Amino acid sequence: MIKTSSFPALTEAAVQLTDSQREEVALLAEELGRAASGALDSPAWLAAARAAAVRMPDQLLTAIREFRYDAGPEGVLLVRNLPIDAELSATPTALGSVQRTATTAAGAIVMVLLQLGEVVAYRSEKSGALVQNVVPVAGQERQQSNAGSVRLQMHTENAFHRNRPDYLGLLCLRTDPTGDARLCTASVRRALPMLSGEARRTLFEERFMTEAPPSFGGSGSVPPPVHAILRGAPEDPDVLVDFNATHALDDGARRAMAELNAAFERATHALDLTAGDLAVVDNRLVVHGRTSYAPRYDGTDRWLHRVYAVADYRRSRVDRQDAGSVLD
Ligand SMILES: O=C(O)CCC(=O)C(=O)O
Ligand SMILES: [Fe+2]
Repeated sequence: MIKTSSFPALTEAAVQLTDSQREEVALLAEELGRAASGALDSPAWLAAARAAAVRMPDQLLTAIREFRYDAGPEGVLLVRNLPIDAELSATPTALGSVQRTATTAAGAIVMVLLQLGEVVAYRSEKSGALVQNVVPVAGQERQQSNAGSVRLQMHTENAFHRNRPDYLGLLCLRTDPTGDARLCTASVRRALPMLSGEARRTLFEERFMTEAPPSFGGSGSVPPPVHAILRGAPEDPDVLVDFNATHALDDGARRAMAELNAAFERATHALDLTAGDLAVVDNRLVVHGRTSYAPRYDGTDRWLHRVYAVADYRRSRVDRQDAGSVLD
């Protein structure tokens, strides 16, 4: 078991909003709370959110624009001091909980993700809500899901899905009171130079298979039977792997995956998210996970909002019925 303290913190690519910039974002988000009766999954609310997103402070828009052009060596954009609702309710405790009404925090995370692409959700996951809660759930401790509290293995988000998100945003509403829960990220740009030539060659070959969670079904989410873990430019590839759900199809492939896992371990940053911190992860370059921790289930636990975005909305149209935001 790796100790959290052995992962260096991520200091690059951080945008610290000033208090007046935070207020500007809060005003936009509050305005959004009144749009379309605050029904944030509705097309009318999303249209209002797109219009509001372009009015965010210039410094933030510029940082997002640069990240969209190139996510950098770490592939993570950290935005600090975003607005969170003053009167935060108790941390939800139910499985699959989501945010359907437009609070300040929900408006803020959606606006940021809308500057990277279009926001999407998956029908079989968290009832297809665009803003989802990442909270620990009693009885789920050992699950390899965000409701669990054992260490969450490094993964590409929704790796099995042909239209997996290009970006995911995790906004902290309530800081973990135990201080142990950390979002872990590791970029393939950092891991690649640590790999042997043989591992690299193997990872570029279609010798792996990734299972969909049982809850997902239907033609839109049937994974290709086999896939490569590294794809694209040999010197700067995309990565597609879930160390809990991806299986190597032969011994050589298994060795290569183990080598990759070790390289990611060495490349891992642990992010100690506090209320108002948003981590945006480029899901093509970065795998993420979470350290283990001990939740209390008393309303004071760590609470994040999660939102997904795709860079090419058109490409996902085949999986979006009625042209909505929810993918099958
Ligand atoms: O809890 C975290 O920090 C990350 C959980 C996660 O992997 C996710 O919600 O996609
Ligand atoms: Fe995840």
